[in-house]
Amino acid sequence: MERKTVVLVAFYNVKALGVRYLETALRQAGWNVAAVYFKRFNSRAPSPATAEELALLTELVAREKPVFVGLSVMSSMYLETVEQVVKTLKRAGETVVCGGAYASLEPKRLLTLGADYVLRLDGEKPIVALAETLKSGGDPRGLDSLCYLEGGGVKENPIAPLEEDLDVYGRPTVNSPNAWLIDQGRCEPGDPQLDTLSYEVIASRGCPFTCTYCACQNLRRLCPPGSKPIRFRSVDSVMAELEEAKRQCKRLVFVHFYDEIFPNTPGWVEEFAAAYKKRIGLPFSIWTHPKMVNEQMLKTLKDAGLVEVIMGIQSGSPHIRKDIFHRYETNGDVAQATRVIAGSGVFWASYDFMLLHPFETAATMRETYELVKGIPGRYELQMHGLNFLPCTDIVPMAVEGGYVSAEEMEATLYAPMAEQFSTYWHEQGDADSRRWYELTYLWQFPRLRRRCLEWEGAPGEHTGDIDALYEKAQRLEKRRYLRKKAGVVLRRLGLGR
Ligand code: B12
Ligand code: SF4
Repeated sequence: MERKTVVLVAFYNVKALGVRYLETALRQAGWNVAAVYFKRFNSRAPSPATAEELALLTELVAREKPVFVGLSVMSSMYLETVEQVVKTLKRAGETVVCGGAYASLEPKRLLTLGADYVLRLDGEKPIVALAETLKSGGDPRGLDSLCYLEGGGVKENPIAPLEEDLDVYGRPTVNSPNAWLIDQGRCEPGDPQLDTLSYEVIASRGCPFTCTYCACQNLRRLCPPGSKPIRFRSVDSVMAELEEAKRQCKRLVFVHFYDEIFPNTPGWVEEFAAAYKKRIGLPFSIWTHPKMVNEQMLKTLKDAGLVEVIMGIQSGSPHIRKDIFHRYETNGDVAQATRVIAGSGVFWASYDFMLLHPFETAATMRETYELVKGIPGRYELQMHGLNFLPCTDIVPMAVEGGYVSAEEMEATLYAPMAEQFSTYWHEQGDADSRRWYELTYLWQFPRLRRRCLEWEGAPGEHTGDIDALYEKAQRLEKRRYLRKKAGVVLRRLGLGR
């Protein structure tokens, strides 16, 4: 019998939810799937593919004889590797289809690199339709959601209606029967997610906010008219996935909810908390937003096992937040949200900041320092830079405002991986901004606050001291990380409060 096979490839993400949902959809429609996890996640310094890894992928694909290879291009930050893979597979004569968040935003770039087709937004139904059409030798060009090159331009077909009830798509595959990890010059069989300590899940898709540096609103603008900005799964579907994860991933101790904003619709949280406590019982984390924090909701979730709340604040400067980032919460809203989080008794709070970018000045950095001084309770700051991402609204703002030239911006958006990740992690900015940045970092450690108060009157006169303590504090960060992990384990054992 002729094989009906699709090879799916995820980049730098062995838990790739997009690929796992697509695998379920294809299998339910009677297709074989080989899932390739191409290189592990490395948030600091991911390296491009080696010739050996590309050869391993080509061999694997040749063995599977798929109708096409589907590449999940979630982020532009790995385009360097995606380009290597597209070119290698095309040289080997394979049909290449791309999808994922970034592919949906810029199909032309992937088609120009050599991909045959791009499918935009939700892929579950369109990928099956494309596979069936190609398998039967039909012409796919009329299919919804499809993009392809035609007559020197890009043809973008209308996007298929999105399912409002996400349960219709099924649950992501937790343990793929034909999965491979290609990394470190080797190709290993088996689903690389199985030995994980922490499972990643989403209960919804979409975000109602409009941050200019984030692609969520740009993706939302692509949705067919009438689509809901946020779509949900049922509590029961989420629980069934997590029960499966507990069965399959024997070392599991933690669950990350990676919803852009954890669902807070009336009734959902209560039903979730009751079911989670009874059926799952593992410590978990959520992402939230200053405008969404709600005391009752946090208390309910804490009772079910919530141990960490991660919230984006991004800047203490009202100007940067409102005029540049289009985040409309006030400093008062942020302060209130941090008070509610501290008061909820959730073990750990992490606050994200994007700092020392082209819009930052010493004055705005100082405003961030002042805001951080008001944050109560136990927390950690996740301070990083700003990555300009293709198609996001902040890109033309930065160019038109004269902060970055059009040429510099183009080079930044598509820079090699090493450069993009170093912008994310390394502090830039003038000397004054950097002093305020370092003081902000130091403030998160209660025992260093006295020194901050001594130096904040004239940081420029204490440059050496501030730099030295900043260096030392990086070691405290490591120790704090271990304390945090220990706290989570205690809670897993039912010993922490
Ligand atoms: C959750 C999330 C994460 C999680 C992922 C968890 C996991 N287990 O996969 C974590 C925190 C790990 C993460 C990491 C990163 N993320 Co992220 N992430 C998201 C978020 C909020 C949701 C993604 C998601 O899981 N959606 C649910 C799944 C089911 O949908 P999906 O992935 O889009 O897949 C569907 C379709 O796209 C399509 N599809 C997907 N693949 C394919 C392949 C084919 C062939 C086809 C046909 C269809 C198809 O079908 C799928 C099912 O419907 C998005 C925002 C967004 N709205 O997309 C940002 C987002 C994708 N992330 C982003 C970024 C930048 C990153 C990081 C680079 C951050 C960093 N500095 O390290 C890394 C990169 C990770 C990687 N290796 O690619 C950006 C990407 C923009 C860009 N131009 O790069 C986004 C858009 C957010 C933003 N800031 O704008 N992320
Ligand atoms: S709140 Fe988060 S996910 Fe939503 S638009 Fe802003 S950055 Fe993106």
